[in-house]
Amino acid sequence: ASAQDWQKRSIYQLVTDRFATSDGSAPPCDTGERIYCNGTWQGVISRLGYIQNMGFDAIWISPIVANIEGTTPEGQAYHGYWTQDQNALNDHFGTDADLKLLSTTLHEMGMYLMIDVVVNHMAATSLPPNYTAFTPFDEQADFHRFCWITDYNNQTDVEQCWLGDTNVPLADMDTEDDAIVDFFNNWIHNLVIEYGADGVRIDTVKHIRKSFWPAFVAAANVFSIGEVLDGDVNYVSPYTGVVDSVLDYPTYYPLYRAFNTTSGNLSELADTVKAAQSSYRLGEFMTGSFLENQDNPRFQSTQTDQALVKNAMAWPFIQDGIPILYYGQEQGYTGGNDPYNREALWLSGYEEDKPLVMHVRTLNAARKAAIAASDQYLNTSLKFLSVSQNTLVVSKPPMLTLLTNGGSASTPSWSVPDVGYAGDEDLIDALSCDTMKADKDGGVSVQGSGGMPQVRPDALCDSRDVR
Ligand code: ABC
Ligand code: CA
Repeated sequence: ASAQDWQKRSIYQLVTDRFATSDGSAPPCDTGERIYCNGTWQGVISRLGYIQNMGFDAIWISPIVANIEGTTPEGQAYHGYWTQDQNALNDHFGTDADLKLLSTTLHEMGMYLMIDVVVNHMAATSLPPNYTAFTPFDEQADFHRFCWITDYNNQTDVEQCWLGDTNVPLADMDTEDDAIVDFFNNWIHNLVIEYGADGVRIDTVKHIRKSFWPAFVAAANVFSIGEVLDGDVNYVSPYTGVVDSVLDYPTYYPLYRAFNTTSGNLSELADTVKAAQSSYRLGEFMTGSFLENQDNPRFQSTQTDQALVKNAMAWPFIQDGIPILYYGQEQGYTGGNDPYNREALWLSGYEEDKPLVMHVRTLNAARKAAIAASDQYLNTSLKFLSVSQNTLVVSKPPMLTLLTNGGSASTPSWSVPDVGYAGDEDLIDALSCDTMKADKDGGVSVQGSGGMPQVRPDALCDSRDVR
């Protein structure tokens, strides 16, 4: 599927080992131990209904290839990022047939599959690595000369030194070598076809020279979203010219901070978004927007006020890019930094009538309603109609979002003249299903309650029983 095909989609990111087991059992899973907990591709298949019921039409799964076996001082390779053999599957997650069945089942359900891929490195258990353990590149000469990345301001170091540490060195591929470049271009081409991937999430993009990526992305021939883990718009921006899209890290940090306390800075969020809109190749349109992922603490590890949580969670669904929800956020998980942010979802019982699950369903529905209501929606840049100490009014017609970081004890009010509604038009908040009227000039003047956000248009309020 192309970037255009993905733009209207909404992605559920899951850690394969932690999402669902093959037989539906719920074994204990102590995140602190960093070991495999038994989640599988079969398990994912069995719970696709849970994901689809929330309104998602794409999933992003963990890397699929064979990883180092055994237990390191940093645990096991349950997350899938410790590649050992590029040409084999990680059999902890299932068989070749299982992965293909996941792909075909998704497609039958009208959903897309995004596979996470790692090119930058192979994982070792000693330093120097035992290179013969790697497939297919099994010689020291296939890797950059050893050095740790110590200076993130030195881009050559970032690209050619190694990630990881002495426990698990991440041997850095010599991606300047033509044979290695050719291998990876063929590899991604075949992987996408073999497993019917509709898109790829590319790991560690900033750790390989920019000129590597266009041919790789062309060989994949499906939508690509790159991880450039950096909070600076100016640093991330050039990468939007070499992959289809990037994960929106620059917005992630101010988003988290804006709603993490009642004194968070909403202007910082607005300013970052505006900077990205004007400097990324496609503005913010294709960026993957998220509040949580496998590398960062869950939002509720630092703030559990549900009004702040619901405001923060709304953001990815109301902005210009593609929403990504990290599994478990909908169940209110509170794990801190890696490894604690990788809880087993089966411990939640996959309950669908919880407030945050319903919140996500409503947000997906509101976004879908906006897309359906206007063929210009996806090409219309969001605008901040007002930014105050504790409130934000975001317009992306026909969507209008009122956000606040006042918290559940606050009574927010938002007031903006002439938003473009008809005079006295009835407006329904998708989240509360309460009705208010636009003023006679088509502006809004709203008094909220309990620090809750408001989002229009609504899609589910006619059938409140489904909420
Ligand atoms: C393991 C242990 C952890 C332990 C860690 C040192 O080692 O499990 O407990 O803390 C995988 C596993 C991890 C594992 C690592 C290393 O491998 O999932 O559990 O951690 O063995 C990607 C993936 C990630 C994956 C890998 C490796 C890469 O999303 O899940 O990790 O394949 C860098 C990379 C980034 C990478 C991330 C983990 O490390 O760039 O691609 N993620 C700065 C740097 C970033 C750096 C980041 C974290 O620190 O600039 O490049 O990311 O180290 C902002 C600044 C940023 C700054 C952040 C922290 O603050 O603007 O520049 O990022 O304000
Ligand atoms: Ca590298």
